[in-house]
Amino acid sequence: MPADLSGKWILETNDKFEEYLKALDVDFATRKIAISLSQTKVVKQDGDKFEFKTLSTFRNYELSFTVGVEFDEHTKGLDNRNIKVGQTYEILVTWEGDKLVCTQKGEKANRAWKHWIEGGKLYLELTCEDVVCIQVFKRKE
Ligand code: VL7
Repeated sequence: MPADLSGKWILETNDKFEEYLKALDVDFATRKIAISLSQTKVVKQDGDKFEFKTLSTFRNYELSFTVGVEFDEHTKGLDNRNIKVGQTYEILVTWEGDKLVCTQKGEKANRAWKHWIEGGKLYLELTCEDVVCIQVFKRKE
C-alpha cells in the first residue's frame, strides 16, 4: 500500500540545495535567490495520479503525472531542460516500497527525485550527477 503524500507542506531544511543547483548549471544570481526562498509543496494524490506544485515568491513549478505512464518534462523556469521521464518498456516513475521514485533521463547524468514520508514529514531527495540534496517539509496548517 503506497504512502499518501497529499497535503500542503512547507520547506524546513534544504541540505546541499546550492550544490544541486550548481550541478544543474544554474547561474550564481539565480542560485542566491533560490536558496533564500521559502518553498511550499502542494501535493494532490488520487490513486496513482499526482499533481505537484512547488510554490515560492520567485517562481512556481507544476508537474502532473500518473505512476507508470511515460511523459516528458520541461523544467520551465527552473533549469529549462527537456527531460524524458520513462524509457520504452521501462517504468521509471514507480513506488519503491513507500518511496515515490522518478528518474529524469536527459542531458544530466543520474538525475532523479524521491519522495517519502518519515516521522510525519515529507522528504524530497533531489539527485544530479554526484550531488544529493535533501529537503524536509513539515505540514502547513
Ligand atoms: C524541485 C529544483 C531548481 C533552478 C528557481 C527556484 C524556484 C521553487 O522537481 C521538483 O519537484 C518535484 C518533486 O517534488 C515535482 O515537480 C522541483 C525544486 C526546484 C530546481 C532550478 C532554480 C530556480 C524554486 C519552484
